[in-house]
Amino acid sequence: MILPALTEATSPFFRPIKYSLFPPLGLATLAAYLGDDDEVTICDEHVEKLRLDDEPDLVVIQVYITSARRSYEIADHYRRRGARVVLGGLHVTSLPDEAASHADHIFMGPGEDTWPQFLDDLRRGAPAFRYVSHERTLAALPPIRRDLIKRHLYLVPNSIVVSRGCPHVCDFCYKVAFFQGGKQFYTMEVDRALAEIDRLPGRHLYFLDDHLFGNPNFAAALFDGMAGMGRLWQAAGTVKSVLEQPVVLEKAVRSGLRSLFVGFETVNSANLQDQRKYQNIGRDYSEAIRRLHDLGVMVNGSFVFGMDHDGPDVFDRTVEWAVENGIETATYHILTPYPDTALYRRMDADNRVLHHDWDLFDTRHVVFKPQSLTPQQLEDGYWRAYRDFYRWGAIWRGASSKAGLRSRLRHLAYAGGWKKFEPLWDLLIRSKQVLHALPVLETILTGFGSRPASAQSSDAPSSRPLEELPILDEEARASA
Ligand code: B12
Ligand code: SF4
Repeated sequence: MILPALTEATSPFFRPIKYSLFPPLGLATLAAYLGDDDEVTICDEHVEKLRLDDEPDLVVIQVYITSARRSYEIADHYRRRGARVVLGGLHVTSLPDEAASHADHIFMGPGEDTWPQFLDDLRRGAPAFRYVSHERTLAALPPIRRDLIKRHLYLVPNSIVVSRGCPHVCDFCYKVAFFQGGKQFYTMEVDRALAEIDRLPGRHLYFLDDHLFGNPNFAAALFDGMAGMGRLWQAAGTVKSVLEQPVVLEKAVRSGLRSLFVGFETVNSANLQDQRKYQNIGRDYSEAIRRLHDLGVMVNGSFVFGMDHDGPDVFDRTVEWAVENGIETATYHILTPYPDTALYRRMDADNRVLHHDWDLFDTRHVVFKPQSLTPQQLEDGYWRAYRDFYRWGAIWRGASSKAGLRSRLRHLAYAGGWKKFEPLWDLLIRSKQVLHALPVLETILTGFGSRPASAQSSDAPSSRPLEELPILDEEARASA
């Protein structure tokens, strides 16, 4: 089972820290359906060299858009050597006909129904060429084969997903296309999710769910179950869930939430309507950040540049807003029309897609004609935004917006540690020592250790007893 790298991991432009974060959970999930007698290995080309001289019976390749070219090269190579090659994942689902010429079997959509079906068909000697997922449930999901993951190669080996998809429909997102033909959002049973968490050693967890708060009942029960486990965790959620589900959010904090990835996407509200990002329209972004900070949760803000209402001033305005609001880390993207999304169809109809070199569909290159910017302005502005946000001056200004020394220090350590020490991270990764950095991350997430309640001051709002925190009546009623 292979997760090919977007460029060969040996390229001098390769950024090990970005790609050594999370192990390939999708493949480890599929491996769980194999029989006891099946011999299997997982190779993640981002963190290890792929050997191409072996002779497996079956080669399973997970294809992302940015790794499509490399995936097809590997597939062609193994087919020439006589192996049976199967391709699946997001890009195969978007463009099955493109993938078909490189595979013996292709899979569209999530694999929990089609993959075990294929294994049965294969053992019976009658596998089909194309499998399309329709049945969406995680009820019979076997425990992920974490034993196949080389934990020491990842900064965050304890990544986990307890749901699939998302309840929203943003035009630029992979989600609608990937889950078409069945449920678009579904979760594990709470007990199973808790059992999966229990299997993970150490304290730190990273939920890779698109929207962990997407089903408030599930989320509340999960966080209740996690209370007392002593975990520290990070995840992704929406502005809407932060503002409208205070009780669930507080349960999350009680169970160890310390940083949240939030898709703000744009500071131009007209863009939100265009992109059908309805859940963000009319929301008070600053209030959402304040709420998270008051609970001691750091914010990783995600922003997309290049939407139709973005002019040349968008970069400075976005960075300034993020710094002013004390966002700890920011992730910027250039708008990218992924094939089979509503955004792609719209741009294609208007002849705005510049080319189909999938290697460059990595959200760092301009692959379409922007409306109110030139492609060069967009690309330059994107890089400038990163530089400006992660300047020491900006980090310091963001940290100064926090009340109290400990919160400021945490901001400085987290934001500075992430971007400013990249060469050090690279060294750790290349010497296969990256896992040793995890305690540092845990220390920062805890805000440099916890103190007894009596010793806590205003610099540690996260440690206020939850009973004292403001709870909206409406939601209290709803969750009751
Ligand atoms: C973790 C993550 C990463 C990690 C690691 C990826 C990894 N180790 O798998 C890192 C940080 C490296 C990363 C990087 C990037 N990522 Co990323 N990432 C994710 C994230 C958040 C979670 C992936 C995950 O673990 N999912 C959970 C598992 C269980 O699901 P899964 O991997 O999809 O596998 C299931 C199915 O796809 C299917 N399946 C997959 N392969 C196969 C094969 C067969 C044979 C079968 C039967 C089934 C099958 O079955 C699996 C079980 O259901 C997703 C968002 C998402 N929710 O998927 C974005 C996502 C995959 N990333 C995305 C992007 C754009 C990128 C980057 C280009 C970003 C950038 N600007 O640099 C890079 C480049 C990635 C690359 N190498 O090419 C896009 C992909 C768009 C696309 N159409 O391909 C996504 C969807 C985010 C988004 N909303 O746009 N990413
Ligand atoms: S909220 Fe996020 S994951 Fe959900 S559809 Fe929108 S962009 Fe995709």
